[in-house]
Formats: sequence, structure tokens, C-alpha cells
Amino acid sequence: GHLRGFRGCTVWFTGLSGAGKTSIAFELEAYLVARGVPAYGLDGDNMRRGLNQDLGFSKQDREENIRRVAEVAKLFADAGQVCLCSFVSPFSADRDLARRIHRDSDLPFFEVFVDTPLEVCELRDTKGLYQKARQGNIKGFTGIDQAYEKPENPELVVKTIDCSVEESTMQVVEMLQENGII
Ligand code: GGZ
Repeated sequence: GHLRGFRGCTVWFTGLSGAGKTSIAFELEAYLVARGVPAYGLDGDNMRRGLNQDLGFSKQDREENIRRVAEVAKLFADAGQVCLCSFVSPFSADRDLARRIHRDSDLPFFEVFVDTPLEVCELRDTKGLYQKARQGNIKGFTGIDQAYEKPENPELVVKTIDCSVEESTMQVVEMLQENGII
């Protein structure tokens, strides 16, 4: 879409399971849509149940998961949406690929590191997955027996420990304002 006034973009949330990526993205989606800015969220729930249902959590499958998500996000952004991607995306190379896929189409890409310590995520354990991983019932769980490579140069770092979801969301809103997206 080269005839649009409003520029779409992708906001890429990365962080551990339970860090708060989807909560922030959901709040941001509501904030934007309420102000007439088209926004749409992609996450493990809607991508892994459909398009990516053939993929698991090996390093290779995560790479392909992220590649497909990035291609889909690029289309949303090109269609003028603010595409909100919430994926653990633990590997720098995969996130860099997502960025490159957008850059090659001249679409803005913002990497947001949802920086919640493992101890906090594990204490929350909203889905009981950390407990299962500790017991060895889930293999290759990010932060337990698979790596999470922290972003080196994210556009934004959100520290969720002493921040409400609303406060974290407003930090992303400010970033979008500073970059002329909204
Ligand atoms: C990490 C896993 C795993 C393993 C299942 N490692 O809290 P959640 O439940 O909803 O978020 C996690 C989600 C991760 O999927 P992503 O598509 O975001 O991963 S990636 O970007 O790395 O491809 C968690 C659940 O799926 N989950 N097994 N082994 N998270």
C-alpha cells in the first residue's frame, strides 16, 4: 500500500514467557483502536494454532515461527496497521531477520524488550509451564534449559517490575509518538 497517509509499522515485543508481552500488546491494541489507529496483535495463540501449527520449540522451529510471523507482520504493516507481535523470540538472529524483512520493505520496526527477570516470571507462572519445565515435563523451555538472548539495541526496554500494564503501555505509546507513527 503506497497510497496511504497513515503509516503502518510493526512493534515487536520480545521477552520470557510470562514477562507481560501479550498483556501490554493487548492494552496497546485497545488504546490505539479507541483512537482510530488500526492495530492488530499477533501472538503464539493465534499464530501457532493456525499458520504455524506444524512448528514446535526447537531452535529451528522457533526460527521458522519468527520468520513466518515477520512476513505476516510485514503485510499487516504494509496494509497500514500497527502490527503488535508478542513472541518470546529468544534468538537475536531471528529478531534481526524480522527487522530486516521490514527494513527491506521500508516499513518501520520497533523492537521492545519486555524486561522481566526470570525469577519474577517463574513466580507468576500463570500457566504452570515453569513448574513443568523444572520437573522436566517440558524440554527446551526458554530461561530454564534453553537460552534467551537479551536484545542488544532494542528501540525500547520496558521494566515491568515496578510498572503497571497501563504504565508500560504508555511507554510504548510515547515511543510511537516520538517516531511520528501516531
Ligand atoms: C518457551 C513455550 C515453550 C517452550 C510452550 N519455551 O507464556 P506463554 O506459553 O503463552 O508463552 C510461551 C509460548 C511461546 O511461543 P512463541 O511463539 O512466543 O515462542 S518463540 O517466539 O520462541 O517461537 C509459552 C508457550 O508458548 N511455550 N513451550 N519450550 N515457551
